[in-house]
Amino acid sequence: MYAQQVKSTGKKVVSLEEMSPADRDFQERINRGEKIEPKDYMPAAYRTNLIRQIGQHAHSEIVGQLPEGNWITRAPTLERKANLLAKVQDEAGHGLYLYCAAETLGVTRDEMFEMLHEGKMKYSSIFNYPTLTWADMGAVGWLVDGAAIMNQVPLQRTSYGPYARAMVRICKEESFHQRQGYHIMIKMAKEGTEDQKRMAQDALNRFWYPALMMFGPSDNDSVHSAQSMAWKIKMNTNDELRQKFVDETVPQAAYLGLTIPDENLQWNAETEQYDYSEPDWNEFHDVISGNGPCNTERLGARRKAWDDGAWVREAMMAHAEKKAQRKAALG
Ligand code: FAQ
Repeated sequence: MYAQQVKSTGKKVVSLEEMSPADRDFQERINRGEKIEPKDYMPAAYRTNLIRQIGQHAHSEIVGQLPEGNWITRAPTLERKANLLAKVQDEAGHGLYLYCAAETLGVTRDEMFEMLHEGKMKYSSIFNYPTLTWADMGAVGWLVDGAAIMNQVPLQRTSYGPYARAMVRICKEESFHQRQGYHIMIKMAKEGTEDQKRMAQDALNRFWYPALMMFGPSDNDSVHSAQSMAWKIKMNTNDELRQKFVDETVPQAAYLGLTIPDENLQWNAETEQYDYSEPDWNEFHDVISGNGPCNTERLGARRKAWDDGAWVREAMMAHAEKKAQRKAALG
């Protein structure tokens, strides 16, 4: 089973009057902008929802290593190889901070991995698309890290302390990644040969709509947004962030001399935003149900990494036990 099959359990937002006294105190703390820490009281649904979102985010970071890891051996220069290697390592670090943040909520890392491997927890839809050419490394950095930052900068102000603090360093690194990707695009699209320009355009054509999907379904179909925003687990709606991303990315594409693959894209003087075409939501649902181009391959790689790492985990446990025994023997 490789599908990401967890069904949403979003419920309506409960008003302050309907809450138990403990939940009301909790909500008022959030409304005042206080951070919630691991040992503080929290409603069970707040805890579950955070584990879901942080866990999904952590899984996205480590699954997100795969499409780029694939290009380390084929990067065109030593410098590009070193940069890409560092970026892929950074993503592992992001996964670690986020797994640690989720663990403070009472779930173990092993449990989260098990849920990922069994298709009971999701990871971002974007990583189920293949990276076919070197230009895709530019497009992933520019668009995927660009979308990630757009979503994650507000999460530095999220109500759960360990999550908010993890986001600070992650955002700094993601913005470096975004610039690295954009630099690849500059080299290829502005300064490259005709073939390189074509590759850059092709990468943009393939990654544009999947990048828009990263922000989640449209607000009308988002099950968690209302409650997550009331709890400040999310600071903006999916459509707000998607619009911000479009507005910032269109001029960047123009600078590169590339065309965004959307005939309906145009500046709206009234709203002072770009009008744009929605992604194909049927494709989005297919991808998050396990039927995207690379779902089987990505989960297969993660399961293999887990199985191949069994001896390391066993060796570390044996070493820890030996150390504890020695310490006990010394009194
Ligand atoms: N992919 O009710 P909503 C990165 C699911 S950044 C898969 O709107 P929510 C960096 C959603 O889980 C990428 N599933 O959900 C990097 C829910 O299903 P459930 C990760 C998606 O949570 C760059 C259902 O649809 N970033 O990896 C997606 O309020 C380059 C209904 O949706 C984060 O996770 C999707 N795109 O809003 C690494 C940021 N969208 O769980 C390597 C934190 C929605 O009920 C290389 N997360 N679903 O079964 C968030 O901000 C939110 O969770 C959203 C979704 C905005 C992603």
